[in-house]
Amino acid sequence: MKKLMLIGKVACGKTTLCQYLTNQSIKYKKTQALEVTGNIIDTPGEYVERRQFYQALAVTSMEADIVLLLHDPTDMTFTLPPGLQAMFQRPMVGVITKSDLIKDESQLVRAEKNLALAGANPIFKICSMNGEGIEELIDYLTKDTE
Ligand SMILES: Nc1nc2c(ncn2[C@@H]2O[C@H](COP(=O)(O)OP(=O)(O)O)[C@@H](O)[C@H]2O)c(=O)[nH]1
Ligand SMILES: [Mg+2]
Repeated sequence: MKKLMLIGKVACGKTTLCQYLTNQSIKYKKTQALEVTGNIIDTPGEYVERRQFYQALAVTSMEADIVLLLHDPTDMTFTLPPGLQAMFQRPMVGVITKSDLIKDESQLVRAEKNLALAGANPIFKICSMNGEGIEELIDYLTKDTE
């Protein structure tokens, strides 16, 4: 699998996906700093929420092949920064997390729009609790070419 950097707001599901992908047991742990597990760089949510951390994200992304931007569809207040991808010299893939908690279509539509405006392409929908959609994501991330 390619080297990944996971970014997204606090509690959107970055660490849980990282635990899932690296076969660790799923348990809540607040991410306080950049953490590397195998081929995955996990980042604190504050880094995408606060502009003063953008430079740290941009520099760190150079260590990765792909940036994974995660977004919790049940969060109807947070808007991802439009054009976020432009600060990375890496492709940015969008991941709608917590698909098990989606109650209506409008949550999904909003999440897709947010991710697309931020520059994420393609966009996957996953659940790190029941594994829905993760196989497709892993397939994409292990492909040789895109
Ligand atoms: N229902 C559900 N909860 C999730 C999922 N992924 C993460 N969570 C929960 O969301 C909370 C925040 O997850 P975490 O991975 O720590 O978010 P991070 O701040 O982005 O690293 C935790 O309580 C997780 O158990 C999911 O796919 N479904
Ligand atoms: Mg975390």
